[in-house]
Amino acid sequence: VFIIGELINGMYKQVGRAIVDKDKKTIQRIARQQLEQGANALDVNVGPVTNEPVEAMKWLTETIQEVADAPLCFDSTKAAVIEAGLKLAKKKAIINSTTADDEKLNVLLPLAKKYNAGIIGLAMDKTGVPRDRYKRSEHALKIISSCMEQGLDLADVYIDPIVLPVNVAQAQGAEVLESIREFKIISDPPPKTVIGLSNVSQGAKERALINRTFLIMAAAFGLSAAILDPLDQNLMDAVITAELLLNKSIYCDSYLEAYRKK
Ligand code: THG
Repeated sequence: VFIIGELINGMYKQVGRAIVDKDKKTIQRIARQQLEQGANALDVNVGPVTNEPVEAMKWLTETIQEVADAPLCFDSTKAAVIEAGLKLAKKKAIINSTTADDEKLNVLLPLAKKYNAGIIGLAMDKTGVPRDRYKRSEHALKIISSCMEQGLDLADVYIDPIVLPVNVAQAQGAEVLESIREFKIISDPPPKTVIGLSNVSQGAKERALINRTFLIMAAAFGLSAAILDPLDQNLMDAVITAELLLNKSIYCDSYLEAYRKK
């Protein structure tokens, strides 16, 4: 599972304050820690703290890239904010995200092409998040066919079934898991799949246990990538173990030490 660190998000108090105060040290520490603990890429979301999100995205991208050369995943509902990051990105980036709406696809797919970036497609549209796997697959099909028409490589396309909190949408967990499997048979080659893991436990107790259990189930359904908190070492160890049990890595007695990032 390709790990995208979720912690550089203005919704976190500490990060929100760092964006407002232009406190580079805090952002750079959180970037470094996530990569040290095994993140393969970093999600970058300016959050709700600023009236100038384009400026904030530029500052965050430059600040992170001073200390980290990982791929960045630019997370915003505004194309201009995403493009501000794409312009500065040193590594192949990921656009987070488009929906299945034409207004979004028509703007964001050309950006993916122009900057040779990956793109996350949310299996939803402006009418909202679907309640079942069938509607999720309809949205996924629409996004995947648009990507093919625009000449994007499907290896760069990540479809997100959209994880909802278990405390308010309990029936959606199983729908999301089945969607992960179904997205892979929509096209040949298949798209990748991604989830925002921490959504599942928002507002719940036992957050870490719920996150960890859901991620391991999703891995068994074939999940390609997850946006999560890589500083949760139990979570990261569980992913390493799941990949071992799915025969995606080679067993040895010291596999944990061998596969943990140093
Ligand atoms: N899919 C895609 N992108 C996404 C999401 C997704 N990006 C945002 C989000 N979902 C993934 N990132 C987070 C980051 C934090 C939390 C959840 C998902 C989170 N934060 C604490 C909370 O809300 O309780 C904040 C705690 C604090 O303020 O310190 O849970 O689904 N493509």
